Amino acid sequence: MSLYRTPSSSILKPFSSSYPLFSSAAGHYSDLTIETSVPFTAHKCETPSRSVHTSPNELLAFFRQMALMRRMEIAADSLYKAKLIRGFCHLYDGQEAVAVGMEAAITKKDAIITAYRDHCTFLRRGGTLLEALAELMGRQAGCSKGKGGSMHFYKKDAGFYGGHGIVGAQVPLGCGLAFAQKYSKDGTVTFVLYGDGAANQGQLFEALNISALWDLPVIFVCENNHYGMGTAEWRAAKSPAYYKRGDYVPGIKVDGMDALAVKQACKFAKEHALKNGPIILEMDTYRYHGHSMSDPGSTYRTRDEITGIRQERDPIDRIRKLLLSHEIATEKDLKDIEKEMRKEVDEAIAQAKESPMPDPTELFSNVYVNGFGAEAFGADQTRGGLNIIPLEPKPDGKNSEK
Ligand SMILES: Cc1ncc(C[n+]2csc(CCOP(=O)(O)OP(=O)(O)O)c2C)c(N)n1
Ligand SMILES: [Mg+2]
Repeated sequence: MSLYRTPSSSILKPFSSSYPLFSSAAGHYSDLTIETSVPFTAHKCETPSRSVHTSPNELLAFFRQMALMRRMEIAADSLYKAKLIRGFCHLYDGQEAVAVGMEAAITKKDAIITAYRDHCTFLRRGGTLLEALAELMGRQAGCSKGKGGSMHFYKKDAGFYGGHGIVGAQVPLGCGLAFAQKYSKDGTVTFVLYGDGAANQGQLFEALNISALWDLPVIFVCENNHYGMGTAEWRAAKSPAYYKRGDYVPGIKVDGMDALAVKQACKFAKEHALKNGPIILEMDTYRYHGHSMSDPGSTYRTRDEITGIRQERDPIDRIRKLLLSHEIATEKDLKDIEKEMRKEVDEAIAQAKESPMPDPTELFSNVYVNGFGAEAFGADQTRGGLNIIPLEPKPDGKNSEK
């Protein structure tokens, strides 16, 4: 028996290639109501309405934002292969609708915390291309001053708390953020993102228990891209219905390739969380790249499966079709936007390359309290400290040994 699923897998099944979406056939609109691709499925709660309010401007913004993300991730792939990005690098292409739809439903006072597939979430929180690309290349102009790399993007002033490399570790941290929000009664919520692989971790269940017990305003967003590294969900999870896995915590299954459905679900979930406490949103999505840059991504799934998802469910194409069928934009307008995004990314890469690497004196800053952790000792300690690295630069900016 083959361990792997065939291309006719359930990933492709629920979604048809036709789009029975439109409230009206054509024309120009200031407001639009569009039906989600598939119905929401709920566990222990109501379902949000399938009719999503939007506007030409919002659809154009979604297209632009997702085209920018896609371009940035493709550029990161090339930069990695050119060895300008080193270390770990996990790309988000395919999953863009989750970041874009979620942001459209909330404010920057709400918090987001995620795992290591964080580049695009950072962009939608208001991070710049330069900060993202410079961080990927380990440069000072990066959002973590070049010291975090791909997995450690942050933007605290916009409520973005990372960027975490330990699978599942961000989940209880997110509940801590929600605890603070409830304590300060500021009417905000935390969106905690984790993958289908992370969904099998014990700490998720501990976090669900405490957050339900204390009615914390937290939304658990399971980005189900159907694989954890090279392991398909069905090999790792007894029940891959992640929206039901909170037991006493309600949940909703959402088409995570449909930015409007994501927006609708996140709006619903925020209201729910403020009134009743935690809720799970399972986003049914897909990653086009392998797990990370060291995974070609084609040994544990078929090329047909990837191509099938691209053709039938691509989140950018979905918005493209809406823009065209409502005559909000022409093919040429959309091609021009894509060209513009490409140019923006190229310019940011050029600028990022100009930015220097972090100064060696930065090695321990933000790691140890100033004045501590500055000494590295060799094996022969009879001679005292070896290789002493000074923590604080001298006033003239030069380093010296103690
Ligand atoms: C505690 C822990 N165990 C294992 C790993 C290695 N690891 C990194 S990513 C990953 C898979 C996680 O998959 P998923 O949660 O589905 O997220 P995705 O990569 O699909 O976004 C694993 C096992 C880790 N980083 N941390
Ligand atoms: Mg996964």
